[in-house]
Amino acid sequence: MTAIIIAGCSRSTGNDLLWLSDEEPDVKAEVVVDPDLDLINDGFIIQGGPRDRVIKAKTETGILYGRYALQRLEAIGKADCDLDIREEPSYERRILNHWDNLDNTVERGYAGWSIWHWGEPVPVELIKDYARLNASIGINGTVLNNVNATPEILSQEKLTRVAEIADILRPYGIKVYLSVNFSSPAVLGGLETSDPLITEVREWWSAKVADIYRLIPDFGGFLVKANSEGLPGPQDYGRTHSDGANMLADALAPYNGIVMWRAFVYSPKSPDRANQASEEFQPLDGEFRDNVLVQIKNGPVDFQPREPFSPLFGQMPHTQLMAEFQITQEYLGFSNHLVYLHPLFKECLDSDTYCEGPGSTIADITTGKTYPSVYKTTAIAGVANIGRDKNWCGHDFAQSSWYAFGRMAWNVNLSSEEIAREWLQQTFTSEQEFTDPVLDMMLTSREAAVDYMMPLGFHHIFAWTHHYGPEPWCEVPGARADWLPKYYHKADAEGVGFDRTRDGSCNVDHYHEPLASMYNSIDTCPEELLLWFHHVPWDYKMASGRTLWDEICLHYDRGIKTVQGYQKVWEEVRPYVDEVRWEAIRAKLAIQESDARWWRDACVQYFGEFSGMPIPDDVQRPERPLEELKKIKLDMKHHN
Ligand code: BDP
Repeated sequence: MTAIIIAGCSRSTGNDLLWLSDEEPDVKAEVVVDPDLDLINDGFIIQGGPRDRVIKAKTETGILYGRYALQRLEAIGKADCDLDIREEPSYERRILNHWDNLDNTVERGYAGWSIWHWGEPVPVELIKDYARLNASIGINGTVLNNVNATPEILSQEKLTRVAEIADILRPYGIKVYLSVNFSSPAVLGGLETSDPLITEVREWWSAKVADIYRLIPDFGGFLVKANSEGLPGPQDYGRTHSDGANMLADALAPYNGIVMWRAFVYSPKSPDRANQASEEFQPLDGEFRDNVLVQIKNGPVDFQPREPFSPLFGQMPHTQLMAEFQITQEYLGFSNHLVYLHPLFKECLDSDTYCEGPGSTIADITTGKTYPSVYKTTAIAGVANIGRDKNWCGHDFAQSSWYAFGRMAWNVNLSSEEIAREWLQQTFTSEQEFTDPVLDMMLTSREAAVDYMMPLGFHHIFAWTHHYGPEPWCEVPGARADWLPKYYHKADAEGVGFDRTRDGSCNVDHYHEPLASMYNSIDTCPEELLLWFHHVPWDYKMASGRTLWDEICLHYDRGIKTVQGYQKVWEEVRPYVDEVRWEAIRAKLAIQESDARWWRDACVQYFGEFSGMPIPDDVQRPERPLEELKKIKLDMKHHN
């Protein structure tokens, strides 16, 4: 079996980096497969010293994970001693969600076209590389296509291709899942309806599922985005999300397949978009079959640089829940900005929902610890940042978030620092003169992005089509209000921010105490979420003693300075990095720094028109006039 580490991952074809060969695994260990071991299926044990090392597992896949783990230890210099390691994964299903379309574009993809090469010959070697990279970090599932799914994915022709991909992934322990369109029975099957309670519709799905399992006996199941952003769903027929999910679950149950039903929905009825998923889903708690998981984005709105956790995690004690994170940087500078995302992921998983009193974190709920009798399976999903670019992710450092997602899915307790350090060591070098400063860069990068984009609880003030740069002024006649920046920032002469308190949208009461009261009071609300929960006067005194307005300016300024610091670090570590990657990353950091100034120029000047207050003396002045910035138009819909 191959021993490959994800780090240094360039393509095996024409690569200039460190792929280890298939034929010569350099991990030396005796291997014992023992089905009677007292271990969770994918788990493994590594024992002994460098000369008498043993890897034990219940399954071949467990052995595979053990080998990768050992190789990782070797690569980071921690294998030259006696080992006694026992590892079991935190989640049973560790899944990437590709938002790949059948025309090979990738929704919110910034690393080139789809690696599945739909409609072209199957790129066997490429998919094998992909499989090894994922297996090396414990990922064991992949949804091949966009949640905005077309019925065509279930056509015979596409299923045949899906089966070919599944055959390549299987030896690496990776199962294939598909996103499905709820109208498939009508659109693809020619039925009059896709109503989930009509017998013909149920039979259509059962027959389709039987076809799939004939081709792919270990098929994982379906991911569904329904009644969201214009997609069809059970509500079109007066049915509920659970009616829809359960119909698919019944079709999949005979084969042990699952349904991941997304909670990313929002009805126009509720005045606060942050309330909408809870309002639709909480009443359905306990109504879902036991092979359904409700897949919830980390925040209640949409993958913003910082959101509080989605309160839905604490509201459905009788339903299996899973978290969805976005690895692709739709709202964090695409593949142009160096933003290591593990701190964002971990902030969510470590959040205490208090649903069963103190200590009911999202990690505990979704790994099944809080409600063990409810969870027959556990899962976690990350929206992939992978494309055909030679370095897979567009930015060399964007690989670290893919890596971190896998490592976190395997072990929720690993720290951001541990993961970043091992990634750096495997990807570049273990020289401390390199790893220390670059580690610091990675660990501060998410907060830097929050600072220069949306500090203090600002959210969704992006340009509305591509989500790249700032457009807090944006107005689009006829567009839904809750897609537009002004809906979120609500700046006026008095202040700025969305009032989600008990005097506003009451979103705070979607959280359990003590969070509800803590968020509700401006005095106790954490400053990093202040403008998320409160409409705050411009001259409000912050903990620092400065006004809100001054703090806003300072955060933008600090974000820029942090990125300028990264540029200096990168100059200094030049001797430790090959020229090609060094230059590519240098060029990206230059874009990031210039984008950070763009954000500052836009936001400080635009919000300054409302605050009417001067920019503090210790903050750099904006460079480009607002009128010029308002004219910037980017066409980045598909960044391929
Ligand atoms: C939004 C994206 C959109 C996705 C949607 C989703 O802008 O492209 O389709 O999320 O998650 O953030 O369904």
